[in-house]
Amino acid sequence: MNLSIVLSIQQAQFQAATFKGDLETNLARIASLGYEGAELAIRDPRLVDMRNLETLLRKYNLHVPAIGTGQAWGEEGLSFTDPDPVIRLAAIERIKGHIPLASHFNAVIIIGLIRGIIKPGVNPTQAMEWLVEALRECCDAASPDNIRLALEPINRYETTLINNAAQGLELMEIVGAGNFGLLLDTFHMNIEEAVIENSIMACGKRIFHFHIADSNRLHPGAGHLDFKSILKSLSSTGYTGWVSGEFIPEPDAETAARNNITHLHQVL
Ligand code: LER
Ligand code: MN
Repeated sequence: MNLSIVLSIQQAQFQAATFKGDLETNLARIASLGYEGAELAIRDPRLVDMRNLETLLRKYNLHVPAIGTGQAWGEEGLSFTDPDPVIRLAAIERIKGHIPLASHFNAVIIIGLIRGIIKPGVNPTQAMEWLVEALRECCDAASPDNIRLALEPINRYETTLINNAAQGLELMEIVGAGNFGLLLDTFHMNIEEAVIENSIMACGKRIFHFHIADSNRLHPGAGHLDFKSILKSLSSTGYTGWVSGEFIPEPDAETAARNNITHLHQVL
């Protein structure tokens, strides 16, 4: 199991982006704590100084397993399911804009809240059609570079579109793209799944990426989730990818990140 942790490299209100702020300081901390990867939350890939990023990642020997894209929704309101076609198009273009970066790092592109929520007055069937169209277009664009997209089921308090693993699997069938899979997040699963382990096993090979946070969205060990059992079911699916910490930085990012590793070593 390879461990990574979320680091936002641009302005982000998202509370559970564990590390935020100065890039080099954070990469140095992440590496010194024993993580092998930094999952980068990037609102706009056009603003990334690739040369600097590449140099720092090499300096600290860190991989980039995944790119989070949700801040394009959080900070700019871009969404695949907005009633305004200009916003939908901008959201699709934004995801396509991540492909060169993802290709450079061999990273999964995360489809989180950029899918949007069903806005008042929008027919849910219509929203699903927009979502499927957008996903097909992005998957097609990513396919020549062998880049995979991972849709994250997100709990009902954050979105009205795809809250649980079963809905995610159904969407995979409809989209019908080989490079389209799921990102499972234990925080959301604790709210939406009847039995987390069963849902993980049902998703099986469709799991492209994995987020960990405890039931209260603090670091694993600070809540009541059974990570021994959860990670055992994940590895029983044959998953050999990354397990990425995405939790609230309390009391501070470094302590939370350290406590995460300590807890995982205790239970594994
Ligand atoms: C992002 O990975 C996530 O889990 C969502 O809660 C974003 O709001
Ligand atoms: Mn997540």
